[in-house]
Amino acid sequence: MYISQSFIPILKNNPSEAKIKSHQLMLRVGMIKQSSAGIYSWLPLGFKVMKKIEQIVREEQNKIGAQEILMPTIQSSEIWKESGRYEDYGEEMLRIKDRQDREMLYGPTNEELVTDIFRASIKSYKSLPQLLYHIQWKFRDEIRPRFGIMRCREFYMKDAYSFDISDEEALFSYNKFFLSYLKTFKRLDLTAIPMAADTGPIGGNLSHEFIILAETGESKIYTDKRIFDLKSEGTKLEKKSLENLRKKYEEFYSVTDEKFNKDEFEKKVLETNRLKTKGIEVGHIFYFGDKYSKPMEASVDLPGGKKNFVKMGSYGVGVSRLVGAIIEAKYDEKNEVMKWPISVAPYDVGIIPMINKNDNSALEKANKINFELKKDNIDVIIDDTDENFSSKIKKMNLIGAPYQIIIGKKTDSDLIEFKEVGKETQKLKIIEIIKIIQEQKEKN
Ligand code: P5A
Repeated sequence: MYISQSFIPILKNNPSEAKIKSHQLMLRVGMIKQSSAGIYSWLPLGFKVMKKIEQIVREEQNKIGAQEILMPTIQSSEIWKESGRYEDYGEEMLRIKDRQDREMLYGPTNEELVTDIFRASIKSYKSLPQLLYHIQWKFRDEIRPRFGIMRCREFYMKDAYSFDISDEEALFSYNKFFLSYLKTFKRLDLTAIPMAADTGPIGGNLSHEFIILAETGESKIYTDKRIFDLKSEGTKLEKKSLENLRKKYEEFYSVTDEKFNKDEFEKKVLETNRLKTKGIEVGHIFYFGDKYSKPMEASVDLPGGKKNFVKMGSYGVGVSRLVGAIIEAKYDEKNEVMKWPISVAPYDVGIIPMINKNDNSALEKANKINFELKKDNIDVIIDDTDENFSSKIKKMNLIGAPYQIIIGKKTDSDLIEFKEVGKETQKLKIIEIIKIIQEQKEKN
């Protein structure tokens, strides 16, 4: 892709309305455009990153045996009246009337709709467990949408739902998602820590928020630092192994604001290990038993002929919020340098040829390199404009491809000036460059 032909509307300066770095960068580099308060259009660069995040989330859901579906954004109020949440949900729910005067709503979440789908088809315990998920837009009429796509009104969420025969089996499902979330965030090069949390309008009595540390985060957290050293590697998709994984994390005090108790914190965590800071909630999982299945009569036949309401949990990842969360974690605001993790980078490599009015040789060289990299599925953006070198570098640093190639007048045919952003420039052959990038991609 040539910059001159791309739709990457870069601004010269930081937009003044943006208070946090992710919002600044996303507007500055044209990843999103606000359409009304808390509602955004996603432009090519932002959309590319979000789609890559979505795909990683999807792959990790599939790995634990969850099946993808797609539910609509618009729901009928009937099912919400059945569960009893229609009134409870309050002003955050966007309520709409259709031409027949039927009460509809733009889904803020899908517990009711998925329970309705489940109860229509699944009648026997033999079909359990069922893990269903979709990746779909949600709408919450937040009172104060802010920080761009971090707390907005329309946002993209992966939401999964589990249906089980008993509490024991349901906790097995819960723990599968627990593991899946740790793996998902790791592939995004984020350290997300599970923290005991409140359940709010979703309900239930077991819940973990997955939080990444960030000064600009909205969640206050209190944790034992040692939790950051834990690893999920080696955990098997088996009851005992998953149970042990959750236990390992739960051994360390780690809670959000609503669950915080000063005495408990000070008793359980040595002063040197205490960490009070802020973070961004990128995922949230819940176990709520028969909170929805009972009022909505979603039951299955048991072996002896009895019936039981299924035990349910729900599991959310803020896919659109993750774009901002990664920027908060990776953007060097002072030097205006972004380096996307290779797993979600909008481009793998940015090529900067130094182009003179009467000499196209650097651009020709860039085209040749692009041709070679493309063969190995390496995605390249070339700055083919005739701007000066320093403004080209600045622009490329904002776009955030993790690797850069610089082509000067003197670049000879074999050795290319290549650098991983933030590291020293090296002179390498094209096959060496391909190898380095491929190795990084394979790690994910
Ligand atoms: C779990 C899945 C739920 O809605 N029902 C289905 C449960 N949980 S949640 O915590 O309310 O949301 C899940 C994740 O969605 C992101 N999120 C948001 N992102 C941007 N703007 C918002 N206004 C917003 N609200 C929630 C968060 O990442 C959250 O963890």
